[in-house]
Amino acid sequence: MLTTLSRRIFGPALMGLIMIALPFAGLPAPAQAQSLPQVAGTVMKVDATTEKITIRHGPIPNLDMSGMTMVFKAGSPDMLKQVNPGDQVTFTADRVTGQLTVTTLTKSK
Ligand SMILES: [Cu+2]
Repeated sequence: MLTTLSRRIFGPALMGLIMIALPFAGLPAPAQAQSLPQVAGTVMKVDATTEKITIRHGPIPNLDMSGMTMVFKAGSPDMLKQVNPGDQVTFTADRVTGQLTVTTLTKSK
């Protein structure tokens, strides 16, 4: 008797919860670093000690920058091991804790 009553009460409530939760399951994840615009550039200098990289880059829309040569903080120390001065690269950059940082870096083939 009690069980039947519980089902009558909680059954619809549970279905209601699932109906509410379902639409959220399909929502896209919030914008991450991966969605930053890809920027073309040439590596000018790599400094593993300070974890900085100098890149002559094209426009960076998300940082409101036109093309220039400038120093970026490397997003990770490993990033700097993949490239050498003169390499053509594609990268994403963002302001991370106030520092202009290369968040992803790929050597062009
Ligand atoms: Cu710049």
